[in-house]
Amino acid sequence: MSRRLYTGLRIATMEPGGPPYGLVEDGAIAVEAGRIAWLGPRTALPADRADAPAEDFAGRLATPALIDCHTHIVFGGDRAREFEMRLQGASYAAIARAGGGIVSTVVATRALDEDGLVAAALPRLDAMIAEGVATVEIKSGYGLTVDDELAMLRAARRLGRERPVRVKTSYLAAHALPPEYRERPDAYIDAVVLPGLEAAHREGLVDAVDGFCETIAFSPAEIDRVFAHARALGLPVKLHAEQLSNLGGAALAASYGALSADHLEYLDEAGVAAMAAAGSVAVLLPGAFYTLRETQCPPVAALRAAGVPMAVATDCNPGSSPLASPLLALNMAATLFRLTPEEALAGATREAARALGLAQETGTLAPGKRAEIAVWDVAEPAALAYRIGFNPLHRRIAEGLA
Ligand code: DI6
Ligand code: FE
Repeated sequence: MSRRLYTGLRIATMEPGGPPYGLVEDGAIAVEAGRIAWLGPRTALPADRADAPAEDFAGRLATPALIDCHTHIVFGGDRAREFEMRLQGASYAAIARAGGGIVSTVVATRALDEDGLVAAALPRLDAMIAEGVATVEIKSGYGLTVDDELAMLRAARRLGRERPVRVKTSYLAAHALPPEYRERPDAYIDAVVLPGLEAAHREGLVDAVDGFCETIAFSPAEIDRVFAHARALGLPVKLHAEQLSNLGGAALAASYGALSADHLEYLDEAGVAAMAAAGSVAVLLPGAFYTLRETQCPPVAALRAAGVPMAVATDCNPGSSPLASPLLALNMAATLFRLTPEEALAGATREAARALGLAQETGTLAPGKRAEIAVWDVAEPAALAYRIGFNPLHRRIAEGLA
């Protein structure tokens, strides 16, 4: 990879501990072999960096490329009809009885082969890349058989080969009980979740193990069985926790040193303390909060006071969050959850990298980090959370991912 020099940038490095957003005015970034070799005020540019082929961005804002650290973009079909039914007042139970809900997506997903799964996911991934995303986390969880979960994860890995983007996968067979195992969670865990995890891990398809800990999904004891297996395989964990009620899922995840606990609308002080002690990231998903018309916000003030890192993601999925816009997720995190614009942007860069175990690689702009940079047609970093439905991306630079 070549040497490059980017100048004329207002650089929001997102490095903590310095000025807001880690801002560098009239900055320059020197890139070598896909890594940031030097970054700082152009007036301080070392002479040996000045001879690289240069590009001037005339004062535009540069941030780390965005990271969507919680998505379900691989799935078949859609749930638009269900959306209509819900707006006509149908309950989730009535929708489920009519074959709707997660099960309808499972049926549509099982009907697709790997090519079909990739083709179905690409428009959603392209929408994220168009908003400056360079890293995306993709979960399984709509196959719910060993073969179909493997097909989803193979499709996720292929998306990282078919587009200039880094894909991190999460195994989420513990997402929902398929009809063939109705009311038999332990039998499903024995026959599908654990053998599927072994097979997926053997094939190198799993970067983390996830679960849905909820009254309508899996209990803490059932999640504990899955996480114990993940630990035995040396795999990190993350968890959909306290989304609709408080089952102590976040504390359970923290007891495994989880990378993150996600949703967290019903997180309590004990859960906050457990996450703070474990260093787990709170991944906030305002798209699901908005779509479900939830009224209970995650305890952002308590998370902030306890120093729990907060990430923001789309949770792009066909049911609770049909949202493929990380920029709109930033706006929702600020407007609905009262994150500051700086916290929201950190949530889709620095803290999202932390939630994926990539904090040493990317998520801020600093020497040694990957040269994954988003350049925007705005001057103020707050504009990225402020604007709604009006994408200001000028250029996405991600040499190592091309
Ligand atoms: N929480 C959610 O909101 C989604 N999954 C989860 O664990 C719902 C997924 C769907 O409705 O398809
Ligand atoms: Fe989710």
